[in-house]
Amino acid sequence: MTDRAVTDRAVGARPGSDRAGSARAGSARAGSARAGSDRIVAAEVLVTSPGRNFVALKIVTADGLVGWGDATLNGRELAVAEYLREHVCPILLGRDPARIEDTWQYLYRGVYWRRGAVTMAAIGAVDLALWDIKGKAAGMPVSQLIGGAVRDRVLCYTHATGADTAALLDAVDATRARGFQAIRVQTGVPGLGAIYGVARDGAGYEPAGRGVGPVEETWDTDAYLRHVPGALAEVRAHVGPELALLHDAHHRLTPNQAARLAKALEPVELFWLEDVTPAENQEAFRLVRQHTVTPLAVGEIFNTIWDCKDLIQEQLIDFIRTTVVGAGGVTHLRRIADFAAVGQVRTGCHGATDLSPVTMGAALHFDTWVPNFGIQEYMRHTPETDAVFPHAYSFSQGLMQPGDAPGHGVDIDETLAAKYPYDPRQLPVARLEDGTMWNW
Ligand code: KDG
Ligand code: MG
Repeated sequence: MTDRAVTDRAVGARPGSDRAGSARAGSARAGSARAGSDRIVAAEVLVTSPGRNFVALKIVTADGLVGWGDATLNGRELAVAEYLREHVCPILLGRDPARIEDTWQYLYRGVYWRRGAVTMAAIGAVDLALWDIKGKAAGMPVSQLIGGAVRDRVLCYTHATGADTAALLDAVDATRARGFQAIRVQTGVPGLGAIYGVARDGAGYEPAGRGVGPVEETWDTDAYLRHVPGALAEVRAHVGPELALLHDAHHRLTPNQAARLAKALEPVELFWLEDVTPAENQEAFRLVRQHTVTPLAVGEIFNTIWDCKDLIQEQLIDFIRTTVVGAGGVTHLRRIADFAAVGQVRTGCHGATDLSPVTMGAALHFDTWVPNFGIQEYMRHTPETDAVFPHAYSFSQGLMQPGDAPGHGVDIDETLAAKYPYDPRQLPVARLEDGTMWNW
């Protein structure tokens, strides 16, 4: 795979070349609405692995503007890279970069095979790159373009993890010392080995592993349910009432088990309990909701407004976790957020390290604009990643701000990116003790 790493060919033509010209003509023949002056002349996919894999989309316009999008789908990166290269980049050429909505509809409706993680990440990448270009053309940050900020800085949370409760309390203290006002707490479970969300060797949690196949973890829901309420109660007693605490059950429980956990955690007064049961069947949350007032968050694996329709319509959740790359960019996430506002559901964008700084930058612009904002997840990227993706956003005292650079404020150092070739990695899988495959 290394031979194809990093340098994925550019699809496109130089300003004024035949290819850009014929695409222009095609657009006019298709009867698209009044043309703007600029045109997309190149679209290029870049894969880089400065500590972990990222897929980026670069769109270049005839006016010389460059927009960057994130297309990273953890563990399935090359599927999106290839989808973009083969199916999307060629049809972007000649399009007016200012017509973001039309391009979104063109890629969503035009594909016929709607939705899905790969398609929507590809659309998300195009959308982010086009908002970046629009911002650069206007000399304005994306938050300004979508209506202007309603807040300058946004509350964010990060992760504290420990193999046991004592280690978790130490991690919480260290995280508070970095200024965080909201912390997601994950603990090891007695009798189980490595499990979701718990870092090894004091390093930041990073699930994607190297090897021929995925790492296999063993899961026991009863052991988890016996341990977690007590461990989180100890954390609450340790930190006092004010610190916001969050927890992620990562899709492991049945609706009944989820209801039991959410009820047992009520005294901990969580900011949210995340992915407490799988949400493909949105109705599953009705049972959980009927039994608890613990706030519920879901949606980091959702791709469209349809994935959360019943959850929002019936007010079965409190926070929607979908972020810009997973849900087809800023264009579609705004729709989800406006719909969520009807049910007083607030946003809480996914922000794990497997989303590139491009997603973080764009999400922060969205966060400063969105009226029904809840919180933003923030896991620090490695210094290598930060160097490859110079960015305008910053963190201070538990809050983040996107900066005021035109566009989304995240650039890519292509020369540096080329030094980190694609590094095949996979997310782990989970099995029950009897060998049954379970949700990771
Ligand atoms: O790629 C998978 C991770 O993004 C996911 O496991 C992280 O659950 C997660 C979270 O809440 O950040
Ligand atoms: Mg999660």
